[in-house]
Amino acid sequence: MKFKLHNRFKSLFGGLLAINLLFAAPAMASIQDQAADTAKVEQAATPAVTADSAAAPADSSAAAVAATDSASVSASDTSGSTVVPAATTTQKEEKKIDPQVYKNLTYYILLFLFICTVVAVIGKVQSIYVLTKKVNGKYNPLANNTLQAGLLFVFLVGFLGFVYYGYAVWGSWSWRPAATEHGKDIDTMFIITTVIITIVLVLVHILLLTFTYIYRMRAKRKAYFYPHNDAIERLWTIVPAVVLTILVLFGFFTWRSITNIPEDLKKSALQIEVLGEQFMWTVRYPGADGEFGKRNYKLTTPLNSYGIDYNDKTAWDDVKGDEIVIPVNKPVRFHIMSKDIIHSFYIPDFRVQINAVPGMTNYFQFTPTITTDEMRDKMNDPQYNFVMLCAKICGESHYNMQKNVRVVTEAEYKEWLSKQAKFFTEDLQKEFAQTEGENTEKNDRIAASLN
Ligand SMILES: [Cu+2]
Repeated sequence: MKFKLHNRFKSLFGGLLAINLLFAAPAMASIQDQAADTAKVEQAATPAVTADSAAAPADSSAAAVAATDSASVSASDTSGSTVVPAATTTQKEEKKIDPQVYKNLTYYILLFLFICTVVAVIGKVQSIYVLTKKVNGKYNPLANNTLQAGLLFVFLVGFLGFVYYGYAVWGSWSWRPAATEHGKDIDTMFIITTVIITIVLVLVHILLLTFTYIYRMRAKRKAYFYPHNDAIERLWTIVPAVVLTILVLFGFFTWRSITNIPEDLKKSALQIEVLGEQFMWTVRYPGADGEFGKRNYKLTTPLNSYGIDYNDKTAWDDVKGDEIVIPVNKPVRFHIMSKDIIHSFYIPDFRVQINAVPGMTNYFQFTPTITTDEMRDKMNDPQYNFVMLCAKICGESHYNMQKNVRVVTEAEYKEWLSKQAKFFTEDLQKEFAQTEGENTEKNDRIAASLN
């Protein structure tokens, strides 16, 4: 009995220590922030005072707060916020980071120690429990099995709850009506795949976690040795193989129907070029002649960042789009290129995504079926916009690679296009007029080097 009491005392002490740390940790963190503030204020007021001496009294007050009870926590919190107005305006500018976001090292060390203490206390309580059972002669070695199996069953209920929550609450976030013709095919494929996956996910987890409970080790049951069954092996090999084959073929034929477009339809579509680079997209419309001027990366200059060859007269009317504007219900063919590394041309609402690869052109042809205005009505959001994003993490400003996409009527499209600037700016025209002869020679050399 002496031994038992001793252990209880230890766990009680550990528990008290843990509770104390729980309150002390945030208090000390806020005191540290406060100390930093006062150090700054004093430094600003009297430059002779060093940061160390200013922080020293604050440190001793931190220890004092940690020693006292939780009442001082709220007191120190409020005093922490009252220090800030006392500082000058320059301090306010410096202190833009919320101290709650930018916690110091002491806080994390204390948090770590606290978690360790909690784990240790739980372990101790558990071992005391087992010991008392053993002492009283009531110890059942199989009881732990029942506990573990029960916990797995609880996990199952929690897991299924979260699956349901995920679909019910977050499902709609990934679900918007497709705004293109082919988008409906992709959505059908997506729904079928999701339904199959969800059925398998739920069934497998129910079987896995209820069986661990039903067939847990018990005193009166002996395990049944079941080494092999050909029928089951066949079943769980053939059924998934067939299902996966169907899904893969389904995907293959859908992708083919989207990308295999007859030559005449390719040509009659509205052509738009997008050139990705770190970290922007440039959009080129072919102008009145419907043809893009030739382009060669070797012609890239500060003025001609797209590398357009102005010896090709079809380039002269090429139009630069400040956003992507396309007419509704008209096939559009995007030519997708990259200047530097791999980017990805992605318009989620259109179910369009394809990589922009340096050195080659990828194509995506589709027909938008909903205008931006109609989509805004559907979404019940007057600010809603289609957006084109880079879907390949390509560097620090990757997030910057987006362009607004507007789907409008044919008339609105023509009006917008007429207002866009040409690539062949006046500066470029002057440069071109001066060096026309040279340029032809240069281009001949380039053409020769490429062959
Ligand atoms: Cu990118």
